[in-house]
Amino acid sequence: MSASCADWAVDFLAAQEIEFIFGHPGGPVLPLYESLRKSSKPRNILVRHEGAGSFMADAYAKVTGKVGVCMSTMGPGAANMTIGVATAMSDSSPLIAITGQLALKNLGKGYQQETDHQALFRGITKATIQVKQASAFPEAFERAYRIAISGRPGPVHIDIPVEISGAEFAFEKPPRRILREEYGGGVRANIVQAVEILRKASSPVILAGGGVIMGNASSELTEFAETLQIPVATSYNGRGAIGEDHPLSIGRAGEYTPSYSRRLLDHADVILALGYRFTDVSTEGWKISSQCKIIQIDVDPSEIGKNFTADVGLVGSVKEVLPQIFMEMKSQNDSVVRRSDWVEQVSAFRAKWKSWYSSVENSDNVPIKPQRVMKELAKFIDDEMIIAAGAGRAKMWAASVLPILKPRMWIHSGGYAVMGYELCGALSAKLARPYAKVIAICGDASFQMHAQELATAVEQEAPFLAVVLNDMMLASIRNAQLKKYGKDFGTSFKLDVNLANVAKAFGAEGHRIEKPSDLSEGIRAGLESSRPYVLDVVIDGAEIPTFEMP
Ligand SMILES: Cc1ncc(C[n+]2csc(CCOP(=O)(O)OP(=O)(O)O)c2C)c(N)n1
Repeated sequence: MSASCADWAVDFLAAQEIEFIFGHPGGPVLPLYESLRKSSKPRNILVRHEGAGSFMADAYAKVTGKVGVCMSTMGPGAANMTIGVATAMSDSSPLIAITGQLALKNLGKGYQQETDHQALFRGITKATIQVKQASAFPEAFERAYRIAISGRPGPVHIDIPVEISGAEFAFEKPPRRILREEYGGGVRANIVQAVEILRKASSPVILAGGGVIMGNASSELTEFAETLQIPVATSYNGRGAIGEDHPLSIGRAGEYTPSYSRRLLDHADVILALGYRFTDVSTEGWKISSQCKIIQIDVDPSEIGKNFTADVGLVGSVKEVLPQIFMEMKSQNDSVVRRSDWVEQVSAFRAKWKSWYSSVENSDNVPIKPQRVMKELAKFIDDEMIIAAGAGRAKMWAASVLPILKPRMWIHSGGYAVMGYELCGALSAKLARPYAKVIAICGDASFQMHAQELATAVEQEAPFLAVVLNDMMLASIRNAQLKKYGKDFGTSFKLDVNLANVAKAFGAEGHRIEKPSDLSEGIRAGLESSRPYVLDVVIDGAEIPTFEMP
């Protein structure tokens, strides 16, 4: 078949059932834009900043499990696009970032905007591929796609010189669907050892990380935990791996978490870590006892024992390896291990903490306490609700007290903890899941990093509710200053920007909320609105997220 390389690329992405390309054009990508114009799929989403487009591609991967695609022009466009690609690298999101490039013969001559894109993307991708001739197009795209989805997923960069994307070529075959090649699973001797440890455990805990979500292993996890009666804590990225309303859920582990989950982890005698990286933020605040044994399953062998020594390591996807452990247990007639004392202790700890916390979230204070905002939001959460979050305190409140009931409903900037993500994540989630309700939880500084994408949401008819916790400062950083230096500097805004008016200027709805009694009606109206809706909530910035029961 004879086609332009750009046409072939667009057909290739459509063959992978990718619905959207998030991009912003410039000269070197115009052949690709011309092909997108002629094709019904994927749909082009014109974003106002390439960084926002790459955030949307990352969020698309997190919501759907498919590959997110973002595209930019050369030089400044490519530089802008890096932030969401780095986020995808940190969170193992499958993503393809396409950049247009100068014609090959002009490289190295110092033309306007010339940048070594491969150098730019090398440290934040699994691979970077420059297509050097038209005949190499199919191989380059198939390879990029396969690398993005295989093993531990992640972002891949493709750089396309302009004369190549526009070239006509007689391709031997039309694009074909590429499927993930699963890992084989754990070694049997290690499975037997893992079962041995689990059988003897009296206070085991499962730690579920992003690997459970990315590997679509939530039902395997839930069945395993229920049958063996093992409580489950998650990392930020693992939220929703088990419903946070499930009796065995002990919420999230690590920083800014309820004290009961940390105390339970202190008491664990066995930890079964599933796609869980034991990072600083997901281990902060709890001490693993020296007697505790760790069984770690991860698709990436380099993660086994990286931060905490694993007694047993199993390399493979959780979806494949966990059922093997289960089968081995069943073959030993040991499928149901009753741990009623431990499970009762878990529910008693949790109930005590919840009753204490409910006493601190009811405040009628003005400015509004963030705890009260979360309490009002939580009333609206069900299993159709997607929550998007970025960085800062707003994220910490949301990550600690808003329940996530299903996988892929917590769309978060994750390990990269990057500001400005939440609006983009919410927009992408709404495009990918039009029937879901979507709320972005924003800090005021974070909101202002990508507020312009509200206009994109209006254009794309993708309504969601953005709740901004507005304290006119970078509260999380200011707090760190006060703790360390006793003084703050450079962390407060002088201008009280009315973010509701900003929203209106971009074509969205906007309302400022100053009294707690107006929250509930504002949230309801925002969730029912057919346009993007911003609640600019004036909050008490002095409130520090703490979930430690006295
Ligand atoms: C892109 C980016 N720049 C800087 C930071 C460092 N940082 C983390 S939280 C934060 C302050 C966020 O302020 P705001 O969004 O108002 O939230 P708050 O902490 O006040 O709730 C900063 C500057 C970051 N995470 N991401």
